[in-house]
Amino acid sequence: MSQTDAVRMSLDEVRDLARRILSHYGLAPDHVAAVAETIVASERDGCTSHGVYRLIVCARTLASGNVMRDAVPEVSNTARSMTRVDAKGGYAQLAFEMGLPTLVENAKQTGIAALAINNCVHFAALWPEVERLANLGLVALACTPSHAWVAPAGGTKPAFGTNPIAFAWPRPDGPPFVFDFATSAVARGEIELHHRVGKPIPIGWGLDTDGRPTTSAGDALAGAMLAFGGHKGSALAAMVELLAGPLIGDMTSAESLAADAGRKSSPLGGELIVAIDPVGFLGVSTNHHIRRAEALFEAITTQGARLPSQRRYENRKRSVADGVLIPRSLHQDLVALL
Ligand code: NDP
Ligand code: PYC
Repeated sequence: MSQTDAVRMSLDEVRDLARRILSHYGLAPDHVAAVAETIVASERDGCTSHGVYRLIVCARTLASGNVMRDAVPEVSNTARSMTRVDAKGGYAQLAFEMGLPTLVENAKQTGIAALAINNCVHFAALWPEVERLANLGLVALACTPSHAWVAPAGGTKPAFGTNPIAFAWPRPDGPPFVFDFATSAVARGEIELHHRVGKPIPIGWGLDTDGRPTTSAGDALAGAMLAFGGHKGSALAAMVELLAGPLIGDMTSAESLAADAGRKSSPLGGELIVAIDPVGFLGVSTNHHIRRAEALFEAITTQGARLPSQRRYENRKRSVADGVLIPRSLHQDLVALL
């Protein structure tokens, strides 16, 4: 992206723009703060499919009435290690903030704990949540269904959401090992970004409405997306549907899409987050075994391969120092929301 095609913004300017847009669409201040932070974090780390572009999706969702703008999430402990937050139809971010202390406390007391967020609107990347937990010394796993946009392996019609899975592992001498990806070949947001600028997509990302492989982002958005890794990604997508849908008493992606009723709002439903305290498994030998895990990361990096999260951490350093570049046309569309 050349400087002339882009607008450079400091992270404070990005935060201010995000907050102004979200407030303009009537979102309550506590939600504005939580939602803006996840958008700023994604833009800062170079995760553009879930950065400031999402403000356009938030504005559409808020305008459609599909999200409760002033929802007050309710936290309850349903079993010894199980916390539930009823997001009351609001965005997941504030619900996560409110459930986090109990999740952490439960994991530290019992070794393993789960947080079910129910009845939420979810538009965001999951890595900010698992990274937070790993920064507190916990191993973490998170997943959520979305809308049914993805065909099962061997099929041509959407059955699954883009269903991300995120994982984080605390490291003794640096930021955690984190991965976070959709179980579709790529997040739908990435295809939408291609569509915005008229860029073709690679074969393998989607099918047109007749079930044929396509390089047209628009056709793939109208047809079906594909799971990553064939039957393997397809099975993982089904797992996410089950774990963060029926298991926690919440919607599948198909139910979320049906509830959306064509409004093109963000998905509705649940999220499951699991936190594990290594001390619960390992006691006094925790440090020894956490150090042993470092050999695995070394085996990856010493042969020139990179760790997932490495690119994000490098972007983060750059963005904190120099700000971020927002494509000019996207910046114009964001300003027009005001
Ligand atoms: P990618 O296919 O870009 O995969 C992202 C993950 O893979 C990151 O952890 C990334 O690390 C890692 N990675 C990428 N390339 C390499 C490499 N060469 N070597 C090692 N690791 C690598 O992302 P997706 O498009 O699948 O998903 C993007 C985001 O969309 C996710 O954050 C996800 O949570 C979000 N999403 C949210 C949904 C929701 O319903 N809320 C639905 C679907 C997606 P790094 O970041 O360092 O590059
Ligand atoms: O990019 O697939 C996606 C997505 C769905 C919900 C939020 N992001």
